[in-house]
Amino acid sequence: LEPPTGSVQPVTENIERFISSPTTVESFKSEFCRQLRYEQGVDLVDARTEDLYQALARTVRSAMVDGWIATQASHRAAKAKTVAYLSAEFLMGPQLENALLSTALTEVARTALAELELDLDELTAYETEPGLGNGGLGRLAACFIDSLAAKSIPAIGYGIRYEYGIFRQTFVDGRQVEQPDRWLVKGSPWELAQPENSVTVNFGGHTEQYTDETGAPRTRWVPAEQVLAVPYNYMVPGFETRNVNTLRLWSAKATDAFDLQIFNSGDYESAVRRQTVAENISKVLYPEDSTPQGKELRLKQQYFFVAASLRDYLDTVLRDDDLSTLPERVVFQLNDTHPVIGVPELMRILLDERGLGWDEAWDITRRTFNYTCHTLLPEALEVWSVDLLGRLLPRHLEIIYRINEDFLGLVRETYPGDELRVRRMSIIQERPERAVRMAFLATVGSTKVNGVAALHSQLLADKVLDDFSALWPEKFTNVTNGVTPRRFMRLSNPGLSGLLDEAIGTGWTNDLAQLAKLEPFADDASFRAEFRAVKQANKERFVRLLAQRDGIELPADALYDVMVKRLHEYKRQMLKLLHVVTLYDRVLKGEVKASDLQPRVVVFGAKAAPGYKMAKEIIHLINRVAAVVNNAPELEGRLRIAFPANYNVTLAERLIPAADLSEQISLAGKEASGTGNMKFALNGALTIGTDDGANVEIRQLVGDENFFLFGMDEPAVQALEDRGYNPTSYYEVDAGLRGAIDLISSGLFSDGDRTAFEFVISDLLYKDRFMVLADYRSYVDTQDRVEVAYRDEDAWTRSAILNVARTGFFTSDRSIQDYLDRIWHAPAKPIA
Ligand code: B1H
Repeated sequence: LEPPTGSVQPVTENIERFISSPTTVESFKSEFCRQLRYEQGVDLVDARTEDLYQALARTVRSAMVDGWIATQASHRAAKAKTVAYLSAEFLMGPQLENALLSTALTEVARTALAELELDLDELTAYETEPGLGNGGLGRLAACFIDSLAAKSIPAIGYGIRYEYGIFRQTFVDGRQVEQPDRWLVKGSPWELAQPENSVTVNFGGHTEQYTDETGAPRTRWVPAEQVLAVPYNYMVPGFETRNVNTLRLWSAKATDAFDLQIFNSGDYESAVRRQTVAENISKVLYPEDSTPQGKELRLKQQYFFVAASLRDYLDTVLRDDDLSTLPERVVFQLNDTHPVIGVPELMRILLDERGLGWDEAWDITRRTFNYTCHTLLPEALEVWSVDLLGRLLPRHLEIIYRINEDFLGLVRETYPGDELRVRRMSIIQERPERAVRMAFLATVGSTKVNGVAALHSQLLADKVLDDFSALWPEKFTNVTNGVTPRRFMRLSNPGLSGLLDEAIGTGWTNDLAQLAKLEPFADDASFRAEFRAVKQANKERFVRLLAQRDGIELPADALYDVMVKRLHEYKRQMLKLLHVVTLYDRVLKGEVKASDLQPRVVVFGAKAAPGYKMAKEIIHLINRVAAVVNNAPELEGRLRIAFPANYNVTLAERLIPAADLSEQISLAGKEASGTGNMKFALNGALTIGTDDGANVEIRQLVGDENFFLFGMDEPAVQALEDRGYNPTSYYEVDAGLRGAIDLISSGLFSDGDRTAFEFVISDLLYKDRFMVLADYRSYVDTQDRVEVAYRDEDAWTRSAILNVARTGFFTSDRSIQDYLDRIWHAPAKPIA
């Protein structure tokens, strides 16, 4: 039932006469107290930290609303071209500090709270982050929407409001145990639900042919199931702009219509059960990073949020506008293949609902979508079985077949007689089962395809999608990833930020190229001393946090050697661990005196996909090695391993500023980009890394003398693979490697059990798909150079400063500018 409209004239002008945004100490205090009392329903004297945090968050949220409303109104009026970033993950991290920074209200809030005898930092620390992403891909989406807002680009992020985000990791006897991430139980003060803007998403059923009024043959989808998609809006404030963009996350709800039917049949129980089935769609984030599982619920999630997002954009933003101009009004960016079902969905809307012909619909669709690929691993490329796709989305499968038919027609025309190529390029694979290759569908359905670092884009065009880049060379481009300097410098590293402000002014925060002005300070001894003092203070801050968070006691006076990222064999946490075991082994064998060791704290942070056995075994091994090494009297406390559980954005923000050495040690050709590598360099850590992903560009920028390169490059990896790789041969000839592996096999780390880590060790010796043993010698020798280099305090600090000065390129503002110039062509629309 539609509510009556037009009976009440809404007040839209001069609303400021009645209300005002809490932007002064007085009005902030008053809004905070109002929130606490009238929204939370508690008195200041009885308020728990939780109440205070909620009230504070809502106060800050209300300070963003005026800009948010004005941004939407202005963009709608201007019919501005919008960037719609479609992503199954947005790993936002804590919101409060960032919102305060963007609204320039940090000091107002601090003072207002102090006047109520409350402490801003205490409330900030209380926040639990929304973990709606796995790792780099989700965090990249969050950095991108931050930069889009900062640059005043009309943009909207579309994703899923998972009830449970990435699991909370705990360790039990050194093994990973997953706990549900109940981030919503305390309520989420940052979101604004808009149930009145819910849209219906259909599934299942069949298609049928019919003739329309004009006598033309048409197809329609007769779905069997409906789910309601309820939008939850998050405001995305831009730094130093009034613009506030939107992140719209969809939550699944059973539809009324659907319930009523079953309720009427008297089957209450199954009605409720069906409701649960519908609401399961947005229940949980799949914790698989880079190895997607072909699960039905996952495909449902993908279609759910993409269908809702397209519907939302077309109906609420474009309204009745002519869809032939769609490519001038919106660009849908596909964050990996997870949203690629949007391509046939837009085709379906244009064909079946708007009555366009195939060619026109295809032209519009292809010009509206672009695709970012984030991987090179073959097992990470999504495929959906034709069986499942046809059952869940029968009309979409038909459309995909037709897209493929036309596409293969073009291939045959271009390469007559080359049926091998046709089979290679088909969107439908035949073996091991008939399935849709989503990366191919994305490539065919998009105007531009980009990789996420220079090397990655090149390998994408030369290897993974080589047939496609041969057919359409102009389609392929690169946009190197970036990270937001607001969160990962200004907020997370106030010490360094203050130093930068003094040295080069404050303009760097949204113009990171200005970091170049820091270059001469590398030769300034007093600046170096200050820089070192900041690093030391950051280590001490991290040490305090870890003591409090995990009960882990660490020395602050040590080389902080950090490897944080998802646990994956290709990232090679095992290589780092073999190095640690080697250091220990050298002392045990008397080759090195403990007193000669450079004190070092090795920090690991990593979650393993719950079903990824090898990754979990490696976590267990790291924890067991840590338990022994940390208590080994022989080491005199000079080598420590810290593996805090549940590494997340909150922890990253404290840890990265404390790091001296950044571990970026993937096998060359496997890490698409990496973004942690950028965060570390920007915070003055030196990188030990392979020639992989964005490491390549980091090294080019900082210079060889300020980067510890080791290992094979991608062509060398390829050559070794072609020759035939035999890991055991490295074990046989390298005594250091043998020592480390034998120490693990000796049972020293497993209470004498010599078989405890057989699963890991025998894989290394006989398979070692990611060539850990082949790169071991180069890595360990390079680590020995690190140790020597670190002892020269001045030279090390100089290198660290140069890392900061030369990596301004890695701001996500620059990535976004590249997307705008190469792909999106959407002008900035700053509001007045
Ligand atoms: C990246 C993923 C990913 N690449 C599948 N691919 C997923 C694939 O849920 N899934 O099924 C989830 C994530 N994530 C990462 O993207 C790359 O490994 C990094 O190298 C890169 O820096 C990051 C951002 O581009």
